[in-house]
Amino acid sequence: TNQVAIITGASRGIGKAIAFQLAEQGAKLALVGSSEGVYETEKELKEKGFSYVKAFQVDVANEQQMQKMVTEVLEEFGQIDILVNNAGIGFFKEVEETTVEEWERIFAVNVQGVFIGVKAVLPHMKERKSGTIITISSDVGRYTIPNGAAYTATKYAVQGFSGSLAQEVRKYGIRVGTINPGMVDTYFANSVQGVPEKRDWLKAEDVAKAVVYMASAPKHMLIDEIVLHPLIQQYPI
Ligand code: NJP
Repeated sequence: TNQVAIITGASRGIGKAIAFQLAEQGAKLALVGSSEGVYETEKELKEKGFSYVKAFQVDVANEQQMQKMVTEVLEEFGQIDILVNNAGIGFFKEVEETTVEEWERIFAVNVQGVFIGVKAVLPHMKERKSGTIITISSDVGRYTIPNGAAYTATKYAVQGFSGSLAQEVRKYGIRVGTINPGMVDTYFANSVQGVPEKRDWLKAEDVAKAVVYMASAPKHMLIDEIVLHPLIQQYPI
């Protein structure tokens, strides 16, 4: 309660579910999304009676925009307790079909976006000697799949970044963990949420619960990683 959380990728899917569940826990929220959809999430939360919510139409890959967002969050809410790096994009195609532009963009959002978000909140969290940084990575940050070399590479990168960061910032009382889901029914990779084929997949709410668990662990406890899969998904593939 009364904690302040920044959630990236809050326009839809997992990030939107995280926003609703953290709001129910009493958190004040800064919502980040690159499209106007982020204002829709803000509107829906306010309609449900959660008034401490502010949306920012910001690209996580843009350092200037992200720094400005963090400054405004501190002005508005006074502190930042939780950063949820959830924004991410995905596409699945063979390496030969992947363009350099697609490669650069997926790394810019999925990897550089995490780095930029972390860098923006670290001075404040270090000063307060407190903070929780949770990154929604993926089960493919743990093992490889065919037709997803670029996406898989970004999630391996995120895994390495978070692991090293966790060791670096422990001494400041800052906790860093990853949540690594299997198939989740969202709009990911240009898909549609709620279609019958994805009935047995994880729901965005399942992943959000893991975020709440990680964020609300007692201060002396670090949950390094949560891996979760739909029962129908063989793991590892
Ligand atoms: O996907 P989707 P998910 N700057 O497409 C935002 C990981 N994951 O919820 O920018 C800021 O429904 C976008 O908003 P907008 C996955 O890798 C998923 O499934 O306004 N925000 C939207 O809110 C990712 O890291 C599965 O269009 C940006 C959100 O990101 C995370 O889960 C499996 C942005 C994407 O919502 C959430 O993805 C797995 C930018 N540049 C890991 N670009 C799965 N679904 O199966 C996008 O292992 N967003």
